[in-house]
Amino acid sequence: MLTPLLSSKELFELMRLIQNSRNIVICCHHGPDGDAIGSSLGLQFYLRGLHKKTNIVAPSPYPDFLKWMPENRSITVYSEQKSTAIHLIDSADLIFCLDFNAFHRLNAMQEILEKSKAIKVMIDHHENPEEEKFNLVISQPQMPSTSEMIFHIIYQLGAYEKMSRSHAACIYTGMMTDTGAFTYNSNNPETFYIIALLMKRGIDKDEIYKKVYHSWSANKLKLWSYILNNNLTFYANNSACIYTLTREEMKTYKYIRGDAEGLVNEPLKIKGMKLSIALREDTEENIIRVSMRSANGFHCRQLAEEWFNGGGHEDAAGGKLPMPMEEAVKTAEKAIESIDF
Ligand SMILES: [Mn+2]
Repeated sequence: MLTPLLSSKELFELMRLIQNSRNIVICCHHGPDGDAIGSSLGLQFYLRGLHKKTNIVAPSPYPDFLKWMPENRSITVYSEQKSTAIHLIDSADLIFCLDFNAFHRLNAMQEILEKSKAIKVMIDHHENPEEEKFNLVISQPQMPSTSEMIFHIIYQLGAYEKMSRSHAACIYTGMMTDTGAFTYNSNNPETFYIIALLMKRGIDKDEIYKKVYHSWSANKLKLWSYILNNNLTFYANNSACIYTLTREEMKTYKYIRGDAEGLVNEPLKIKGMKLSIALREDTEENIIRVSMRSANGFHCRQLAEEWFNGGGHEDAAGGKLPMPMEEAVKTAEKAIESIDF
């Protein structure tokens, strides 16, 4: 048996909100990752199974390596189909916000969401939720992924037996990508019990791994090699490092969305590495995107808040710097100097 995620009060309230709704929209954060897309599709499968009119609106496009996912074509991308997205949000009476807990994570879609009079439900696993902006908050920072939370909820609502293989595959993908294929945040035995339950619904987990992680282009491999060889600098006796990625370099290696995803984890393969910082020029705005990962007892979330206008999880955080790359590097170096490793 799974430990229930929701209290009976929360479960009842969620059921009531779903029953009373006619038009449901599911939103995820800007720059959707596997968990954002997996949890959104996972919830949509459930709600459509109840014959509820349900649509997913994502603020910006998601990576190509997720484009095999069942029903992913049903997702409306705001930055590409603005009027459809606005129409969907405006006609919604219930909006689920998945895998984010603060409206600024919606970027350009923030205002439309904030203006909407629909009932808003947050289901998320990040720290410090903006609780006051939602009608129902299901926030569980100890959970490894929002997709795992969606599984729990569907299970508690008694719909597990009806879960299709496609439905299970979406949930599994989100659980897998948010834990680096179950290599971090994944020591709870219940996670593996859920994987077993998903396998019983017919998923091929080895095939899903291949579709997500073995779908590189030759250019992506060359880009990673180039960055690691030329742009990676070590600090504090190899306890910390910074690498940069410019638009010029992206052009050289025919960069497409998602090509740099995961690269920030690579330096953590070095024994004793505590902090990896990635500085990437944004492709649209004149800002530097900051991604961080930490390990070996150091936690990077506070650093993201104090130095990089951001936040996130204890060991996976990020932010942005409104300055050119050279200054961003100096800022990151100062941030590293402030740490007593
Ligand atoms: Mn997540």
